Amino acid sequence: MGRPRESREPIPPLSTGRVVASHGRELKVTGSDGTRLSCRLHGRKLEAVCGDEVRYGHPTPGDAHATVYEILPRRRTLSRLTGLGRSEAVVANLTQLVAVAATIPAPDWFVIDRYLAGAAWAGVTALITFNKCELGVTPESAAELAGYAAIGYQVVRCSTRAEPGIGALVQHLAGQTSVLVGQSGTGKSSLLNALAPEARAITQEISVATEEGRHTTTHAALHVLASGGDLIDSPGVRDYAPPLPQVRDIGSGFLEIAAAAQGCKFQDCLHDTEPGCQVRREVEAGAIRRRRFDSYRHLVSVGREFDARFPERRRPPARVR
Ligand SMILES: Nc1nc2c(ncn2[C@@H]2O[C@H](COP(=O)(O)OP(=O)(O)OP(=O)(O)O)[C@@H](O)[C@H]2O)c(=O)[nH]1
Ligand SMILES: [Mg+2]
Ligand SMILES: [Zn+2]
Repeated sequence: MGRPRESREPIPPLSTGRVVASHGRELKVTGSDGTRLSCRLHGRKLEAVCGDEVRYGHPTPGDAHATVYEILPRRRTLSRLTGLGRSEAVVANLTQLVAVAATIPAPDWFVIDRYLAGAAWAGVTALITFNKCELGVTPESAAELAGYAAIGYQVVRCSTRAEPGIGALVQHLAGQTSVLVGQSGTGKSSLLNALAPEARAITQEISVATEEGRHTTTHAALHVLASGGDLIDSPGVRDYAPPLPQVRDIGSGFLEIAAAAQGCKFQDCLHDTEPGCQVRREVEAGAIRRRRFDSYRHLVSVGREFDARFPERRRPPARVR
């Protein structure tokens, strides 16, 4: 990030804009005056993601392409943990994460938990949207959704095809910069199209054979909603892990575990085999869902594995002011 220190070409006058789509080195940028431009990144070191604020200019007057010279400091960023233990930005400058699950494909609640934890560590609010409700909601899904609501998450049931529609979602998006995340085929792009028809995002039936989505969306794209708020559609995932804080802080990504941990005998309790563990007591009593506890324990084991494999690469995510 930052402006190139040395450059052979003179830097033209710069304007500020926002990346609304990023295809590697090629970006779509909306200028502060509303103009939309195709841009290239200057040099090899700059990396931009959807939502980044940038400084751009025209090195060749009259050229249809502009050049991005600088990425402005990111505020809240959704990142993912790479297989090499690094943190990779997915979208920048968001305020809200919308985790989308649906009747089909069968929800992977562990992925939802990891997105919720990632949102907590990134300092963004998180909301769970359950789409395709007109197809019905299985008892298992209803129990999971009730569990999230009991923890304190907003849960919105919706459908792009029939009642209950998307009205409840609209009000949660106003005034926010939100990103739609989740498994492929849950209807993220369909929700975007329902909210901003001019987006004309490509959607595709899920596979009949595997009942999985086809990874239709290939890059994140930001749209301004007439109903208020900015919405980023993102590619569906098979799996997701957020950059992890220190193992002793992983509980902070699970609101109910963090709350119960206040009652643990030891302040640095990992809720493993320590005596006087309030979290395990609440799991046994059914006050904390065992599946959520399993989710927490899984992230602790991933954290330990990464500590062992990449001690030099572990960097706790920056705390949000
Ligand atoms: N029955 C039903 N189908 C829906 C609903 N919303 C979307 N779909 C369908 O679900 C399929 C997948 O929708 P997409 O919007 O492409 O899903 P996506 O989450 O963007 O998928 P990726 O881009 O691969 O991540 C399409 O066939 C949509 O028409 C809904 O509310 N009800
Ligand atoms: Mg899509
Ligand atoms: Zn404990």
